[in-house]
Amino acid sequence: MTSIQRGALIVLEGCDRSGKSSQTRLLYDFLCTHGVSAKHMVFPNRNSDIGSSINAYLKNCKDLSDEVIHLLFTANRWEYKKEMEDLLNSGTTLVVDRYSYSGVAYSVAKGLDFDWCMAPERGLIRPDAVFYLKAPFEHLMNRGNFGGERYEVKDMQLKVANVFDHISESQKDFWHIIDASQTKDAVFENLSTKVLEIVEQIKETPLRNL
Ligand code: T5A
Repeated sequence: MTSIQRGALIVLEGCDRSGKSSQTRLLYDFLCTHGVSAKHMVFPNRNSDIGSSINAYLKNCKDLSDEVIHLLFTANRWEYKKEMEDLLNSGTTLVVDRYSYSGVAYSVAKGLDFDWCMAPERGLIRPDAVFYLKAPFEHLMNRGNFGGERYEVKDMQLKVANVFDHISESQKDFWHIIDASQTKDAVFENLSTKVLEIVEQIKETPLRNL
């Protein structure tokens, strides 16, 4: 009898407009066409009640303290933990657009303490790989519709990039830096090869928590 092999938790992180949505969608299609059971997920998930409060905050329609919005972003991930765990254990690979590291990076960029920000993320599922789409701010601000949401300002984005740099440096074992200033096709070429390898490598390994 063959046992079910688990799916991989693949996360894409990066500053606003770094190409996460484009690449996670491409990756999802790619995995499906290569016979890998896959699901595309996005955080924040703006569909739940918590997600709708986050959306109102990001659109500048609602004000919340830095601590409250931080905890709402985290709670939004906890809302989907069980579903993610069940999917992974049933062999589905999850391709996730932003995760706990965005939660930490944006709140630390606003001045909150790193450890305080990380604490409520503990117990969520640890990604098998994080792909950090990295490009200079001047490059990203020229992409479509930059500036429409609360955090899309230069000072904030530079601070966020610093925190991502710091985290990627300290977690080199599962973080991969991708040059996001390349063409979409070149970024995807880099990503897709590595992701297929990771999906194969982790099949027999247990899930771990942050
Ligand atoms: N946030 C999020 C927190 O503070 N805490 C948290 O816990 C979480 C999860 C919303 C905000 O919430 C914050 C971070 C954010 O400020 P979001 O909805 O993911 O999060 O916001 P964005 O990152 O801005 O999402 P976008 O969809 O706008 O950007 P993407 O996904 O990075 O980029 P994408 O693929 O949509 O591309 C943007 C534009 O660039 C073009 C695309 O065609 C598109 O026009 N593009 C390229 N152009 C040239 N070359 C390439 N390689 C390109 N790749 C994409």
